[in-house]
Amino acid sequence: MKPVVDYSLYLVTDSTPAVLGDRDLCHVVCEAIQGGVTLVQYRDKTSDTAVLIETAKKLHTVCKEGNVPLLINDRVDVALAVDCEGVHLGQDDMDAATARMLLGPNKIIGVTACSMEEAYRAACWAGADYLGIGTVFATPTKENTKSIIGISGLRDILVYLGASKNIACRQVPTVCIGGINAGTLQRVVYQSRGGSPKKLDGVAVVSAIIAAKDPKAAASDLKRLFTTDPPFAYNPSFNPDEWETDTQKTILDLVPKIIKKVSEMKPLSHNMTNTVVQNFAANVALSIGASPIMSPNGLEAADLAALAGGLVINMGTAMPGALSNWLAAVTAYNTAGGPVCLDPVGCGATAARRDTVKELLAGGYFDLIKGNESEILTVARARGVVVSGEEQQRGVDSSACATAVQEKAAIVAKLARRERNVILMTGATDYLSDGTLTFAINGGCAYMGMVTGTGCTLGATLAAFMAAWREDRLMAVLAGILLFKIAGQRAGDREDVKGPGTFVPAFLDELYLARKEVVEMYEGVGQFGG
Ligand code: 3NM
Ligand code: MG
Repeated sequence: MKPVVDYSLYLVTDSTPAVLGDRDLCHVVCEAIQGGVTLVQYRDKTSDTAVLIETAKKLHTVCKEGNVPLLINDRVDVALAVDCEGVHLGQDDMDAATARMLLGPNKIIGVTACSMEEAYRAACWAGADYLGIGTVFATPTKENTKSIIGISGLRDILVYLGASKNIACRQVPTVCIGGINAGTLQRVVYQSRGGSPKKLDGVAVVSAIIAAKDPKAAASDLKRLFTTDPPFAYNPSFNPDEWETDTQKTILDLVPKIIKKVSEMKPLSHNMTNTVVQNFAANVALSIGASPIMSPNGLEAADLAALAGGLVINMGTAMPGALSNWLAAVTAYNTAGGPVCLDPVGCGATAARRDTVKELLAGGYFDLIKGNESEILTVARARGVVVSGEEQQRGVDSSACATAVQEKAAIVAKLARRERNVILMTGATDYLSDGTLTFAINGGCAYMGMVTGTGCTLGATLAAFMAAWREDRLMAVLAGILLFKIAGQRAGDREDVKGPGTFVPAFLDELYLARKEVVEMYEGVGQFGG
């Protein structure tokens, strides 16, 4: 009988001094199994066959004691020699069908796949018992990798398998590999499931355990991370399938409550924003009741993330070197569970910006991505969300794309489902979705499009709103947008406002006044006391 395998924490060994150091491999593997490793692959690309067999025998003894299967990388002959539980085959190794003939029906055969075609062939034709999908992130452990597929590529393969008509594709267990460690694991597991019915059965790691000072503790930490959601995990509070007649009222009742919570909490609005709007963004943050800090320095991010505020990364006037600061900051907020808003300003305009936004999306989780139509379409295209029509972005304020209304809503929802976050496409009508619930929001006034920075300062606002209302990012963002639109409308309607110049101070005033009215109204009623 083929053993039943728990794929959740799959250790792939490495005997090179750069990873193993001068330690004994069997000892490290034994510790790792005690820490919670559920499956071991002996991978040694350089040793002579006699050494491979000798080491495999020792490892098999250790694995049997720990009740964990042992597989051999590439070498079917070594697996036969030690009679361990199976092999793992790369695309350039012996084909799985031949390996099956040699090994018989009861051995486990895993196959590496880096594309949908490879996954299909391995699962459906070759009868692989599991797929090792990668390389997720570039890793010094294996430098000659075929392609770096990112979380995005991993997710695409899972979606493809999950949607397949072929039952073998739908059911084949999957693990991912490449750069998986305590810092990346939860994000990989979480985001690879965006819109996919099929989820990873486990993760495969090399250096995160073999090179760890304490392999047992490292394994146990990875195991815990695999079975828990990341600090930024999002669960929508409203399901359209369970929509009741009073749901809409419930949602609208939340808006003033959230506005008031921001005033009470005064969350930090940490701006890594462009040089054009620094001053305006800080003033808007103060007007909506948040506490602004303008810090482009990634070295400060961990300290600031500990203050329970929100971060906005605005790509508007990206300087060389900004990317590494942004990645440090998003990592710090992801770790602390603090919300991050990405404003990919002009991200389709130049090759540098297209690259930057790709690096950012690959390097961190963004609770909210907000942008104008062409920016969101650029992100959607970069993430493989199919976008019909090709439009050329002309400038950072370009929104002259003729995407139909329903299509915009559909793209925003699809992108949100894929990223497992909230997406906001701004314009005369804003489209907002968490992939479950989608809003089209009208309002505001024409002057908002005639002054610089209303979009950027909305990012600063929404970061603070999400920080104050951590339990539901979609509702937090909705409340922030509504405050903005109402204040914009009120400012635009004022008699003393004659154009964009008088609009800006009036807008700051109306943000402040509208917020104050909300707070006072509910203090008067005593509904939201305490
Ligand atoms: N196979 P680490 S990546 C052994 O993509 C291996 O097939 C890969 O090492 C693949 O966990 C890889 O240290 C190395 O990043 C993974
Ligand atoms: Mg191989």
